[in-house]
Amino acid sequence: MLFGRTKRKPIVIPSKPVKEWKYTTCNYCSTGCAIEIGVGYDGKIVTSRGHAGADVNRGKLCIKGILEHELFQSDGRGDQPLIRQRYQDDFEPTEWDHAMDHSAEKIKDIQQKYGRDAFAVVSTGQLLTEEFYTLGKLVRGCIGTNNYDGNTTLCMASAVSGYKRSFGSDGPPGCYGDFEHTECMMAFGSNLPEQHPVIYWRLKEAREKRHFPLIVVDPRVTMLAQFADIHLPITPGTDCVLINSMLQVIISEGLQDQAYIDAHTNGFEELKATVADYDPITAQHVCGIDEDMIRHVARLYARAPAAMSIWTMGINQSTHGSDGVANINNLNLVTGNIGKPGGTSLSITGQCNAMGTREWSSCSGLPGYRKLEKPQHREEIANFWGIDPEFFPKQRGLTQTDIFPAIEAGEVKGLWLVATNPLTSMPNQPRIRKMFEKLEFLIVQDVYKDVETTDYAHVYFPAAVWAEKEGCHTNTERRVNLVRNVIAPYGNSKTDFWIFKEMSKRFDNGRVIAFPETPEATFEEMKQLSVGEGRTLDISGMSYRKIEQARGIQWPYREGTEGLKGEPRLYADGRFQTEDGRANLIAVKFRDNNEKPDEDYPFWCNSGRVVEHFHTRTRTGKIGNCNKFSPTPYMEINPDAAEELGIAHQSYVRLVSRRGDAVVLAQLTHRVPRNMVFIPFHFHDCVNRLTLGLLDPYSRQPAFKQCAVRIEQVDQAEAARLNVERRAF
Ligand SMILES: Nc1nc2c(c(=O)[nH]1)N[C@H]1C(S)=C(S)[C@@H](COP(=O)(O)OP(=O)(O)OC[C@H]3O[C@@H](n4cnc5c(=O)[nH]c(N)nc54)[C@H](O)[C@@H]3O)O[C@H]1N2
Ligand SMILES: Nc1nc2c(c(=O)[nH]1)N[C@H]1C(S)=C(S)[C@@H](COP(=O)(O)OP(=O)(O)OC[C@H]3O[C@@H](n4cnc5c(=O)[nH]c(N)nc54)[C@H](O)[C@@H]3O)O[C@H]1N2
Ligand code: SF4
Ligand SMILES: [Mo]
Repeated sequence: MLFGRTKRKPIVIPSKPVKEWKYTTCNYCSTGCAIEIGVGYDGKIVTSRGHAGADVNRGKLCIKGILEHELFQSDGRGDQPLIRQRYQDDFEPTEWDHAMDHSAEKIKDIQQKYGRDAFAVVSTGQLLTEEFYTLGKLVRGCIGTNNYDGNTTLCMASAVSGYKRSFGSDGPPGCYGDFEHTECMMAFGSNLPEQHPVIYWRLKEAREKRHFPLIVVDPRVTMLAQFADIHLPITPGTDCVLINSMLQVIISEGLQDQAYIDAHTNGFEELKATVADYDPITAQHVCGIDEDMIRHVARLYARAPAAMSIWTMGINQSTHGSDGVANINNLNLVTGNIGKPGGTSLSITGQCNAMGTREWSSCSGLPGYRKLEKPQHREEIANFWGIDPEFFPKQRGLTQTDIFPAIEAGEVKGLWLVATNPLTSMPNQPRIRKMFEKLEFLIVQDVYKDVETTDYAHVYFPAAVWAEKEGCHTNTERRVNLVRNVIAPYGNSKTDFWIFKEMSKRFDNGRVIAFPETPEATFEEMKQLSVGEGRTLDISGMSYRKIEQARGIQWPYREGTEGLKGEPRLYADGRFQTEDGRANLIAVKFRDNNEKPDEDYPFWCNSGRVVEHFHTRTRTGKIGNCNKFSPTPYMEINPDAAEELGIAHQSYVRLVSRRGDAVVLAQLTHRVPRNMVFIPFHFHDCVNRLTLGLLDPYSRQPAFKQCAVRIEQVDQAEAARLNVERRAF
């Protein structure tokens, strides 16, 4: 079988005459690349390039960023609001006023009949920060439901929870510049070359100038693992055991930074006692990494003058997600690697504005990392908005992963989805589909009218995309970047900012709370809420003009700061956001609680991403030069396992789990071990029909990366036909 590049043409972006380059920021991943969009002489957008003067990407872009401008005119865009009585009916086009009046009425009806929390709102990490703040005002201040969350529960919740437990507050403490100072790096469940290509490029450049060991912990031979000095193919879900064992080696050999531990942490004795049970001889049988290798890596990390850890979904999406993050923080606290150049615990965030929603959306609390649980915080925000503090709940409501079961239980009757596609992205899709069928009222607010969730919507709000709007994103290293508006919204679609602001007018408090007319005025308002004694999330010195001039500024950046640089690192002074200013060392015990392979379902089912697609492909699936590299749902399977089962390369197979089944193409590769398949989650009716999604007890994040499946043969012609039918191309 011919398998290679002989007939492929490279992507060529023809150069076109550009009248003006407009500054903006990429709206896919959390790297935060600055893009210049080229506007042609006819006013149309013709091309893009990476901004050479931007600190983050220094002229580079990945395949998604360079082709992003093709989104503006892509197929399936929503151009007018749609409405219908029952989801089984056909949609009718309607005016914005009517769509909003009707929706507000339905929300109020549901709240009157079943209680305020019976209407839920689930948003995203992909809006602009000013839109998040405005949505928070609308939901917390006007609609008044406590069942308000975002898809970040599928993504960053474990990192947030782990940071709060260890350091007393959320916020990644390091930056990309740390690559230039570190002497040793460990990457846990993070595949930078595909998922954050430009962060990877920064890392690669730093290692070319000055080599330092890179240790990759991932059950799969990812592209990052291929470039590593040491690859630890860990048994899925057991990172905590590996880290505990490293800590046991470090402490028993006296390699810890005792002065740092004594001055800046609590809980060392308990941690020491707990990790004593995880000597490498015992631990190797659980985590699958040889005892000598555990010792070697522990010594390498502890002896490095500066060492750093990064992690992404291999840690967060686990039943031990929050504990895994806390344990990575333990490793760095014990070795004195927080807040110093090249020494940090850096969660690589996911979506372009995963940080912005954490900071300002009020999903898990109130704006600016304020908490619903603190009376003083409730009062501050209520006074600032001009409403009664009693309007706020006194503790956080349900997370996204609990809102859906509450629909099943009949507690939640209505839902508003903003920029998220849970029918494809949530685990155990057959069950999620039944929950959608039970909703009395569903609003879908999305750039695309053909997103899967509109199948169940009663109202569809067409939203403007990316640079059809204006506002900020915060990237992985706390850098606030600006998306400048370069083109008008498509058809009669509207910015999310406008939709929230207009919706607020239909609620009593919406006539009390001021909603600024523009995103920039909203940013100025948020600045006022960011000032305060000891606040790290301080943006008060920023302005749109300064952000554009600097091509991004990191917070904290306080009013009166000279120059255009924020602080690159948090906790450099060893003071944390806890009551006594010390970080918490958290003793983590491993509980073996995953669904694991057995006789009936003998394979681990691992899932993740590929470079050319973003999430549920509503966007990249429409861009020819992204889609052509991965047009079909597929799985990676080890050739030895395939031979045993009689599965040929590029043949279709059926995967079956205890939840459902999915038909995929087989790709034979040694990237995965013999007892594992890996499936990109980008396709509808695919891996999330199989996943179980057990939840982390602290963060409520699903363990997307671990469940068990078996593999069955299918009729090839039938499978190929099915594949075409289900919009796979
Ligand atoms: N091209 C592209 N880039 C993206 C995205 C995209 O959809 N497409 N999405 C963005 C978003 S929102 C996110 S959250 C990030 C995700 O970025 P990543 O987390 O880097 O990507 P994933 O492929 O989901 O998972 C990473 C790795 O976790 C490994 N893993 C599985 N189980 C375990 C385990 O038990 N332990 C360890 N240590 N590793 C394990 C998997 O084998 C996989 O290689 O990417 C962002 N960037
Ligand atoms: N099996 C498995 N499942 C996973 C994961 C995994 O690794 N494995 N990863 C999880 C993770 S980390 C994440 S982050 C989630 C992502 O899951 P989702 O958020 O459900 O996925 P997206 O496809 O990004 O959905 C975003 C939607 O917003 C729309 N959109 C884009 N921009 C805008 C805008 O400006 N305004 C509006 N209104 N709409 C907009 C897009 O068209 C798209 O339909 O998936 C999770 N699911
Ligand atoms: S690395 Fe991320 S932010 Fe940069 S161009 Fe690619 S998708 Fe966009
Ligand atoms: Mo994510």
